[in-house]
Amino acid sequence: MIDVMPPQAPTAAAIKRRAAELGLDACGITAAYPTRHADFFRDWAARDQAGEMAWLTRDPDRRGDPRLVLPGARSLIVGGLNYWQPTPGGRGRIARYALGEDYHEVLLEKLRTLADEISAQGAAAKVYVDTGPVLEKPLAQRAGLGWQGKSTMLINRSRGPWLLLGEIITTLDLDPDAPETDHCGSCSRCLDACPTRAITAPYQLDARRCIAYLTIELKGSIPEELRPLIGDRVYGCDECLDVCPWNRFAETTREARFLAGPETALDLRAMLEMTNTEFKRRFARSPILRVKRRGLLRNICVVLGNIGTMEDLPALQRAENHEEPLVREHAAWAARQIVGRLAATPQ
Ligand code: B12
Repeated sequence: MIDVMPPQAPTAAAIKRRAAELGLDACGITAAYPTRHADFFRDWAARDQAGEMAWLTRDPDRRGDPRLVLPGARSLIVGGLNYWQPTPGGRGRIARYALGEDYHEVLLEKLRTLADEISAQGAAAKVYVDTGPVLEKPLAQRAGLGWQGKSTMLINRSRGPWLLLGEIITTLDLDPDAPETDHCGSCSRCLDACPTRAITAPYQLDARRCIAYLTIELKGSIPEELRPLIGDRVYGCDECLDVCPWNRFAETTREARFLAGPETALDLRAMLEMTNTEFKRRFARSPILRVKRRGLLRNICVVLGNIGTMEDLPALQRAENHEEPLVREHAAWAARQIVGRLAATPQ
């Protein structure tokens, strides 16, 4: 519990101590005033760069101003959880954040405990992780957790870009931290490394080209011209994070639930035969559940189209008769890619 006796409200220092006890790797505080990034956000949405993510652009005013999310809000407590770990070997890559249990649950649990303790002292407190109407990265920067870098990721001096973010909006009046300043300097590694050139300029990402969007958020067919650029990425992409020089301090996560689970040891061919029940059982606690079986099989087909061999053809040919039209279409594309490669290879 926060070690302050009522009626005194918890202080910023007490909250940070408690956050550390709960296993958060970073915690900072900012006052609940609107972010100037709301204008960037509006402009980005107006340029259609959100693609199909209509949920994201629905209420830009709320997203830019925490006081519209919780009337009477005075402060935001922003929490960060380190999730870096070495990439497991094998065919097909999964972005690190999706290797273990769903971070929404893990981080929500910690922040809810803290929020409940704050509420018990008489203040209102609302918790969000990722899915709330909150521009998390600019607010985390204001709370001193890092700076929003050229990749658009929040980069922390000691954790690099590997903090997952969540926040408590509260009516408590707390001493704010100093905002962090930008330390990207002249570096442009993330822009250069992006396989699809989705980072169109420093601090600007066209989500429609980002492999995370194409493999996670896009529900339908992946544009054919982008498929080869996806390479072996089955779910999400860490390329712009992996090349960040601030990675030099990255350490393996302390959160056991984030470590790669057996469900992410991929057998791409066998997975093409997976039933819906098997999919739901296997990924029940994983963020991968979000793409549904048809989305995951679509992605596996794209990866096999990019890295597959003759041995993968029978499984792909069976998938050309899959009950899901989306899978059928991507399987046929993948088989054509492999056959094309085989034909081009001198015997
Ligand atoms: C939508 C979304 C996506 C979309 C769009 C990504 C994006 N950059 O916006 C897609 C599906 C592509 C995506 C991908 C990923 N995501 Co995401 N995503 C979100 C979500 C839900 C909203 C982000 C948002 O508002 N985007 C809108 C655009 C406009 O924001 P933006 O690109 O950051 O744009 C800002 C800058 O362009 C800036 N700006 C514009 N011009 C200029 C000029 C200057 C000089 C400056 C300083 C700034 C600036 O203003 C804009 C507003 O802040 C947040 C959670 C949340 N609620 O905030 C998670 C979140 C950003 N995602 C996260 C993660 C982990 C990822 C991936 C790494 C997952 C993966 N491995 O596959 C990738 C990273 C790709 C990348 N480089 O961004 C984490 C990031 C943690 C961190 N340390 O930053 C978040 C915070 C989730 C969480 N709770 O932890 N994501």
